[in-house]
Amino acid sequence: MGRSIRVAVIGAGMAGILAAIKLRERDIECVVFEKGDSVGGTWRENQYPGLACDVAAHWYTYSFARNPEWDSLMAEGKDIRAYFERVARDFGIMPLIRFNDEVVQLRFDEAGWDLLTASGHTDRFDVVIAATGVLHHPNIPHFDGIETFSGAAFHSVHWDHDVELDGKRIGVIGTGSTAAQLTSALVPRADQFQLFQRTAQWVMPRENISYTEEDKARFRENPAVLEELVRELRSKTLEGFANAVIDYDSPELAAIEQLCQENLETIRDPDLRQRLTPSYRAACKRLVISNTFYDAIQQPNAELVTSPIERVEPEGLRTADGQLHELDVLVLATGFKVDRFIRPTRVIGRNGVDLDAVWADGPKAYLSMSVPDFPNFFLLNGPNSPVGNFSLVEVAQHQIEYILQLVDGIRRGEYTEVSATEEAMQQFETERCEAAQKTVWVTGCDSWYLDKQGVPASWTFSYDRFEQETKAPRMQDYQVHAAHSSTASQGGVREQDQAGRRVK
Ligand code: N01
Repeated sequence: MGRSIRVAVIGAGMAGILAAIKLRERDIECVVFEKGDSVGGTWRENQYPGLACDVAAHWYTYSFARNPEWDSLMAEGKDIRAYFERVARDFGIMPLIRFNDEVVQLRFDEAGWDLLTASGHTDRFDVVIAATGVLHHPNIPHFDGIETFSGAAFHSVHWDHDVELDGKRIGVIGTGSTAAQLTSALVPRADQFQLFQRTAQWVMPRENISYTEEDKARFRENPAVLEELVRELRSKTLEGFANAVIDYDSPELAAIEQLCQENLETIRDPDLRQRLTPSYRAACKRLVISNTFYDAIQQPNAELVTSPIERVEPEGLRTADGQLHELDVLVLATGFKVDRFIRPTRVIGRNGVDLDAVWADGPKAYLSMSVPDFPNFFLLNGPNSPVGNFSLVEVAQHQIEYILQLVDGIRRGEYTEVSATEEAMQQFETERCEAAQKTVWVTGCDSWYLDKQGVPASWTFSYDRFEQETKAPRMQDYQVHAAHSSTASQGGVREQDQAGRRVK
């Protein structure tokens, strides 16, 4: 097809591997820049005990590389990491990756991007695809006295595997999905385990079905059977969950609330049950999905601490009720800064406009993928993508197919620059914020879904709309520049060829 172009992919996690595979399929030259020393993204970074994916494993795979070998419905983190490593190897992506070198700057100039890495390496690309993840930069709150702690203290994403856990006094701060998984994994190993809860969480039970060797053989021998399973898992989640989160009056949300409530009632001690009872609606914060958390927190060596943390002392945590909780190990399961995306990489778009300035009030992108004045720059799992208990693999697959249709326009020579128009971006944001009013995320809780203005930083429409919108670009929502033409056109209807003639 027409022009040959070069594409930089930033990040070699799930979305970056996907982008590289799809670019290669189209014979597009690509370089993947990875700051770490291996692939896997979040599954490489997170290695805490109990790490698993609460999205059904068979659905949490690329549609072109299903995996018949999962042992259970919800796979362990190490197996998911191994899956992404294997796919990257099998699809010949490894040689395309430049490891251990962080991209620090991207500057747009004359229909291309100048890229600079931390080591001083420079290169130029026609297109950049940011596949840098959402839950990536840890949120590490300051606790007074933390530097005086005599034990081991670290964030869940910086797990220190040299620290002994068995028979120790372990404290975990936080009650999100990470803390719940840690609790289930660490209570059986600790001498004493304390969970420091600021806000109670709704916990939805889900049995973690095991797959037998016969099941796996069936999936292996007959991909249609495996595909049917994926369809089932997918539609169960979408039917039960997608509507629930965007409509707080929906029967689906009522059903989730009932399941969570019934689960909570399994807590035997009324005082513990009361302290574990959230004061907001289920799914307002991301649902914790676990069949083991409540059992773990009820064990004799486990304690739920709800008095606020006052400070850290050499021996442990002092809470507002004056009690000192003596600890050997302190884990901050305090979540992530979710508004970073490609940053801290400096991204300078058309006419010197800085992405940091454009995103000063929060990251925004048209359909989560394109930012006005940042031509030929696209995001996977970018701002306001569907999040929550969906398969982000599937989300990224929809997005890359859409982005590649825009990239194909460059290859065909229809234009040299393409980015969403300001009007399309504004219209999308207006509709997105309006739709947010009916979502469960605004029903009275604080969560990482909410931006500084209290608007959910998420896809607030139906999942069907996401699939519809990502089928094909509406070119009237894009500003394109034709080759060697100084004339920009809105909507792709007045493009000019190299001689400046109108071509459409
Ligand atoms: O982080 P979180 P996470 N003092 O932000 C508390 C995905 N994930 O790492 O609720 C005391 O949910 C904070 O308290 P509060 C998934 O999308 C997926 O657990 O703000 N506490 C909260 O309890 C998930 O949603 C899987 O009052 C403080 C906790 O820390 C996302 O990652 C597994 C505090 C943070 O919870 C993030 O989950 C794991 C402070 N100063 C994670 N600051 C899967 O299975 C924060 N907290 C796919």
